[in-house]
Amino acid sequence: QTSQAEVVVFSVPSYACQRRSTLENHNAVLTDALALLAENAELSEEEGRGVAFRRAAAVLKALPRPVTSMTELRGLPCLGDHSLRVIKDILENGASSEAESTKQSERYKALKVLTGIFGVGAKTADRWIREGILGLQQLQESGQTLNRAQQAGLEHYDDLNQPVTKADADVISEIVERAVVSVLPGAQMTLIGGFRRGKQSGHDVDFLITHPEEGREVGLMPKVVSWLESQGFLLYQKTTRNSYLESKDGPGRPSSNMDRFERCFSIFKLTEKERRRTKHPETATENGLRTVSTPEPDPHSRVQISERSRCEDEELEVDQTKQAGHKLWRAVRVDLVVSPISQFAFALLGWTGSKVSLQRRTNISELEFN
Ligand code: DCP
Ligand code: MG
Repeated sequence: QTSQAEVVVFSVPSYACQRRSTLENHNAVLTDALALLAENAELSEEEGRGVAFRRAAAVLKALPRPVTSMTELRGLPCLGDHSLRVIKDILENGASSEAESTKQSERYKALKVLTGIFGVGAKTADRWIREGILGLQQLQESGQTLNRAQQAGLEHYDDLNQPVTKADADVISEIVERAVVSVLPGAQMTLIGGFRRGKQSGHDVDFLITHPEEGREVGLMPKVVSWLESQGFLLYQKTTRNSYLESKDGPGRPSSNMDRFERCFSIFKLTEKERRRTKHPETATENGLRTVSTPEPDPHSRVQISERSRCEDEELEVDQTKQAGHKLWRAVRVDLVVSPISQFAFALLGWTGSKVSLQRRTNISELEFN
């Protein structure tokens, strides 16, 4: 029998920003349930409860191995009564009855489907549900007026609800980099968000753009967007200006809890052609054509023949995709952020996340800091 003193307890710093952000979660069963309850609270506009569940989940994610008993949790920060009840339920019964019943509820299911539309938040979804709209079909038949974002969101619903792979994020990085250097040589671009933390998949791809000389970034966003648009890469875009200096509250008094960097929310059209082009960037030329199609009988001929057959394999792949009726592109959510170099470090930190360690866009943070 283990005495109280021998129970090994975990130790986790109370501030999320003092913890290492890990991709290895040993307590997914617990954190999935807490995340679901957090999501349900957020979708029901109960931000405080949402934050409490998120914080509890973040602490469990930081543990070096699976939790097996409640006593191990003693002394851990951010675990409120409600979260502890949920954890206890799972440890004793294998599942959280609250999380399970939430997952099955008509309201949660409808909120998930409707907020899965890009441009639809908790408020809109709630209004629609109160009007009896619970799904996409009903929404389409209802004759509700949709704004431009929501129309695009509905049109590309399936694609935008598919996770984005790291490989596709890299292809898009390459395209955005081409855009950035074409419109302003010397400008720099960084992949941010979940992919910068090392995630292998994400719900969107985020980029931060700057220029090493303060002020040169002014006017950059519209140029990047025009370039991307002219090349046919954008299915949708909406740019918001940098509202830092013109904010009526003045610097340091944000009127909303969003940051005020210039930002572009977009939907990218990622084609099979672009995917193949960046798969072997060393053989791609400026106009996108490969340079290896005519093998000459010279010392390098073996290399060229093998490259040639690789290209032919790819052509075949595309043909097969076409024949199978698959479309040759997918829609991907891409966020672009421009910051002056003087604010780059803060933008980079804020946009790398995680959400819990920064709590930038939650009402709770306003309550605490104001
Ligand atoms: N962010 C934040 N507060 C939020 C949402 C986001 O501080 N409420 C920051 C941290 C995130 C970054 O912005 O890393 C990008 O936001 P995303 O919603 O794209 O989140 P991730 O990129 O981390 O994850 P994913 O895109 O895979 O869902
Ligand atoms: Mg992201």
